[in-house]
Amino acid sequence: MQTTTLKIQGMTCGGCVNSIKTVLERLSGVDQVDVSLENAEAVIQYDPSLASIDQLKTAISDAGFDVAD
Ligand SMILES: [Cu+2]
Repeated sequence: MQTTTLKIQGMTCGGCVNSIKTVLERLSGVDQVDVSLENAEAVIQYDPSLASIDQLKTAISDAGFDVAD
């Protein structure tokens, strides 16, 4: 299991937080997701043999948010 922190732009409320949590938790290989509106970031625990960083980023941008590098 690996943990990564992604900086996310465009979150404005708890609804945004929930959307991001939902799309990430739907991915196979994602174990735990903590999204912070205050810090504008998501801390994601995932299995790198099942999910890639790119998949995580794509899921977030498909939900309408920007991931900062
Ligand atoms: Cu919102």
